[in-house]
Amino acid sequence: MPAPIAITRAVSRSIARCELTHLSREPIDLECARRQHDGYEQALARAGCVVERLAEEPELPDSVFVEDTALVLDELAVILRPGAESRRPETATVARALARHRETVELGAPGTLDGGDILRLGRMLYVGLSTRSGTAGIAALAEVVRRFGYDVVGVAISGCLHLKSAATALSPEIVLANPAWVDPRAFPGVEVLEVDPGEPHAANTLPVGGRLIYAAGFPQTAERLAARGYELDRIELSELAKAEGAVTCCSLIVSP
Ligand code: CIR
Repeated sequence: MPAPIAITRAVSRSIARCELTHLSREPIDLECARRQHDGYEQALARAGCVVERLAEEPELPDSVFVEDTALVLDELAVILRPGAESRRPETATVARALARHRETVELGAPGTLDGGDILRLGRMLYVGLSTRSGTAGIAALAEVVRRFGYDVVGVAISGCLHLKSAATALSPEIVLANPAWVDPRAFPGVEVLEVDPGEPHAANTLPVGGRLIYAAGFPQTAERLAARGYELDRIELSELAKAEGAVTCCSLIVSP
């Protein structure tokens, strides 16, 4: 079976000017952020992905967080319209890269949607109602994906940037979630594994190649996951966390 492709982008030299919603600005060590991002790409390679790294965008501070620019499904890729205006110019280069692998469709104005708000469980697309993604974006997405049998449902979140800050899929049937940020009842028929209450940011994990790429710094939740039989590849991503990024944000996985 051909390998999945992981699209990433080099950390921008202007990352210090990133958007911030729930965090206060702290100095970001660019060299360290780049080293950690290399480590993230190595974890993707260990999981069996072919990493396609897009060139640095020196003037687009948040451009390393490629997840927010597109939704990649088996049938097509939807080029999104990020909620933060500063991030809209990020989509053009991602669209070009994805066009080599998928039919692409652009989500038109006026709605906005960040990929970090989209949690896919099988044919269900849950979308966080966040500062970035709203009902007009959800309606536009629903219109595009309906013909492939996907349902799109808005989910209330509070206290975090994106839905996937609060919940990510371990499989189509199991979600890892922080119940303080999203009500687990938003995912009917799905088992919800809760993060350790002392680790609110621990719900973001990237399942790929039969393992979970997972940030260091959440030892209690990591233990819960290991006890459930998950294999974890734990990496340091602390510099990008200061920019409100986590493991899912830094790649777009294109399944073969
Ligand atoms: C932003 O606020 O847009 C970036 N500083 C962080 C984006 C993180 N992306 C994600 O969680 N998908």
